[in-house]
Amino acid sequence: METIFSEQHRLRDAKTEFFGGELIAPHEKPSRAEYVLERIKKRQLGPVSDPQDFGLDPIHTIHDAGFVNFLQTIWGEWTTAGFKGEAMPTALPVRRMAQTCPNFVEGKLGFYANSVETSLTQGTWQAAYASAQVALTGAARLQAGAPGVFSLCRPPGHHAFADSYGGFCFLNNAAIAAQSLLDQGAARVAILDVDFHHGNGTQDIFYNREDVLFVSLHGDPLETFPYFLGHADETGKGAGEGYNLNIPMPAGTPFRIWRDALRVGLEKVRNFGADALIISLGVDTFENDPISFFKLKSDDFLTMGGDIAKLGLPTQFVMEGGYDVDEIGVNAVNVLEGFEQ
Ligand code: SP5
Ligand code: ZN
Repeated sequence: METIFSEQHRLRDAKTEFFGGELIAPHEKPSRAEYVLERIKKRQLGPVSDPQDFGLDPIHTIHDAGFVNFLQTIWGEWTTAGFKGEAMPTALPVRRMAQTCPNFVEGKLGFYANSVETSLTQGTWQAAYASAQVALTGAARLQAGAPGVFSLCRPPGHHAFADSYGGFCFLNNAAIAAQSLLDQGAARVAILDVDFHHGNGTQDIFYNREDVLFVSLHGDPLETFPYFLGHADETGKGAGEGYNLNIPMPAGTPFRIWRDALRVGLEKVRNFGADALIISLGVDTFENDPISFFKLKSDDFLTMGGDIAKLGLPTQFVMEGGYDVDEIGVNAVNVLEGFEQ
């Protein structure tokens, strides 16, 4: 399987993440992508290619123009204001407050944030832009007839909404790829999100739509991030009713149970009649993941890839989370090898 990868991911190298009331070294760090790449080479998975540059237009098919402009300009405004640390909001527009974007940088951060652990830094926009191009290039490979492709995206994307960032995500790579497949002639695209965390951004982007099915298997949001979306009763709205499926699961869920949920999700995808499948591939379901609570083992990721392959759909894997850096390469590449076996 071909991998699409950009060295520009390194430009996202935050010093801080807000965690447990402290500013810690981020879980989402450059070595994540390097370990996956190293494993791809060791296993000789296939060629590794640079992305093409499709520009901003395909990003604007998903994201709000004001939000994209915010991501591009925020670091300059933050440093001009004289702040010393990385950019984070201090006030958020929650229930009954005005939903108006303020003029001052600190207010803009609150307006466009959906969670506050994720700092904005110099280089974040450039890395997020490159990550979106990695996703778009993968989609182009499917369009050209590839049965499978791996977009080794970093930073990840599934917590990015049309107009907000958070959860280590800035641009929704999987959503941007899905829309580009539709714009190139696909009638229906399914997104199956196997990251430990609910893909809140992806769900919201397509919630009213019948041309994109979103299925997510994740930790119960009553117990874990992103907390405010991902419940089983969220099934879509309007024309999108019935095109969103959430399968939340409790702490300690082992692969045996998780695989039953996968079977349900894959059946939903099969009945939908998708022309293409995008997998939001997080491997933070791993038993040793530092911020998650499922119990998948490394071999289970091979089985997962094999189960996905049985659908027989052109499939684009888009990298999302996974924070046990020592094993992220083995686990992610196991899914891809399982798919190809
Ligand atoms: C792409 C992705 O996987 N994003 C995840 C973002 C999670 N951010 C919030 C983490 C809060 C972790 N709390 C962990 C408690 C551990 N006992
Ligand atoms: Zn995750």
